[in-house]
Formats: sequence, structure tokens, C-alpha cells
Amino acid sequence: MQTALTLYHYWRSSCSWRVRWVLALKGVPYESIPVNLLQGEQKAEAYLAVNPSGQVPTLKVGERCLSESMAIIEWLEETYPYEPILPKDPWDRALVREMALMVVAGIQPVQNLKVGRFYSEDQKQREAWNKHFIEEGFQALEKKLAAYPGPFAFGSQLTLADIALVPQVYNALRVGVEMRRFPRIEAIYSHCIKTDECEKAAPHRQPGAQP
Ligand SMILES: N[C@@H](CCC(=O)N[C@@H](CS)C(=O)NCC(=O)O)C(=O)O
Repeated sequence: MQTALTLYHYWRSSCSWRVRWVLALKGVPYESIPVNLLQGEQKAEAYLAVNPSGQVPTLKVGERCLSESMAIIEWLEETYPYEPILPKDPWDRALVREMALMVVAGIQPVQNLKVGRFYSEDQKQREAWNKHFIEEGFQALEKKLAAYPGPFAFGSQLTLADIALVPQVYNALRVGVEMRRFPRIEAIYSHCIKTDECEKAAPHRQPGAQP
């Protein structure tokens, strides 16, 4: 019998989307528990017991909890090795991880809700901050991606690089990043968003989603 999986997540969280996408790709069923970040549910005592960082996502596997989207995704990849999201060759795997980390470690952390709120009370200023760091990160990534053919970030196969990038583009669009400046990234987004698993994991398909 398979151990039950529970995902704590928020509909608009890019880190949650990454994990939902991999779960969808590998066809792994899970119970969904929404954590409303705008209402501060991530800081509630009950949730901090699940994840002391007060962030989503967290995957509960039986009675064990795992946070950090990259750790969760790598665990899923090793536990359900079909539909792989990392190439076989070690150098290629490192390149894919490099692209993913440019987003996951380089861009996303500085536009977290808690960072933005510490920076400014003003929504417009927070959006300008996010836009600045997304554009800076995308400029570098666009140059990296130029070395690889499409339609995905690393060629003809979906990889972890796409899984990190697409939810970040969704955030970029929300703060008015002009995606025509980043044609390769825009093309990857347009291609991936049409795939069933990416769409199924997308924000608008999640419980609590707002228009
Ligand atoms: N490195 C973590 C980052 C998690 C993270 O930043 N989650 C955001 C949503 S995408 C969050 O829960 N923010 C809550 C807050 O800022 O209060 C991961 O990849 O899982």
C-alpha cells in the first residue's frame, strides 16, 4: 500500500506550483491542504509545527514532513523515477540544476511576501522591487538559454529548469515585466503552459484561487 501524501500549498505560490507540477507529471495522488498566505496562515502555530520556516510548500509523507520545494522535487524524482525531470548525464544534470537554481535561489527569494513587506508598506514599491529583480535574473537566464534549442529550456525534454522557470514567469507577468524582452523565456512559458500537467498544477486550478 502506498504512503499517503499531503501537500500544504497556496494557489498563487510559485514554489507550490513547482511541486504540484511534478506530482501531476508523475501522476502521484495527494491530499491538498491550502495555506492562505495573505491571511497569515503560514505563521499559525499548527502550520509551524508542520514547517517551522512558515513557508509553503510542505509535503507530508505519512507522518513525516518535508519542506523546500527542491528537496521535495528531488525526493519525488528519486521515489517515482518515471517521467524523469533530470537528464542522465551528470554534466547535463548540473546544467539543468544551474538554470533552476538561478530562479529558485537567485530570483524567487527576494520577492517573497515577507521580504517585500519588510522592504515597504507600499504595494507599488514592492511591485517595482520584484520587477527589478526578476528582470535582472531573466537577463542572465535568457543568455544561458540561448545555447539550447527549444521548445523546453534544455531542449526537447521537460526538465527541472522549466518547472522552476514557468511559475516565475507567471509572477513576472503579475508585476508587469515586459516578456518580449526575453523571447526565449517567453517561448518556453507559452509552450509549457499548454501542457496538461503544467496547466493542472497552475494557480487558477487550485482551491481558493481568485480571478
Ligand atoms: N526555498 C523555499 C521558499 C519557499 C517560499 O518562499 N514560499 C513562499 C511562497 S512561494 C512563502 O511561503 N512565503 C510566505 C511568506 O513570505 O510569508 C522553497 O523553495 O520551497
